[in-house]
Amino acid sequence: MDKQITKISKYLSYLLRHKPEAIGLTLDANGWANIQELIDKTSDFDLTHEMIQVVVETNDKQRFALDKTGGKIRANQGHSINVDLRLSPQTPPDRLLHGTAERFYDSIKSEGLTKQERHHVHLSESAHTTSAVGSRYGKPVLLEINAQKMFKDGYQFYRTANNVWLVDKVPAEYISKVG
Ligand code: HQG
Repeated sequence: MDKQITKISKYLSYLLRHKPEAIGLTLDANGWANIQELIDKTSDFDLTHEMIQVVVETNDKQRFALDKTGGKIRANQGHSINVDLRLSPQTPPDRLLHGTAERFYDSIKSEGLTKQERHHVHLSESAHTTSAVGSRYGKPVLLEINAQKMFKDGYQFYRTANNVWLVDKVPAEYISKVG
């Protein structure tokens, strides 16, 4: 059952963050997909409303949200396609964390954190999440971001429904290595 849930979560992440056109799905400007359309256009396996409900509710990082009617779903963050999540700027905590791989460190130290394929640089309040994120790309390194100073200097911070902090970039001067 868990394997099936993970498989669906990855499938939904791919479609809702990166490639809805892979099955001819349309997202609205705010990233929402119609669940019935998603089910109808999924041909590789049998997807049901119940499975989607379980994935949304049990997802370890709360990656997805349903709209008020329950008829639409979207990814809470991580998009590479252009969607407007309508998040409003917020005051960040004094310190935020970013997990990356050791091999990216020199480049980050010289040019800062940049958003790569996604829409934002992703930051977190949790050291646990951050180390897991870093280890996806190799030996993990934990970076501390002086969010308070960035905010004072005029950078805008957004927080997603699942508590990921998003910024446009983090210049090197605000970054220090933990440990
Ligand atoms: C690195 C997960 C070299 C950056 C997480 C990262 C997150 C640089 C990689 C979400 C660099 C981009 C996003 C520079 C940044 N030089 N490397 N100047 N600037 N990088 O996957 O933050 O599980 O796009 O450190 O929880 O790793 O998918 O971003 O290593 O919220 O739901 O370039 O993915 O969520 O990688 O992860 P990514 P990320 P999910």
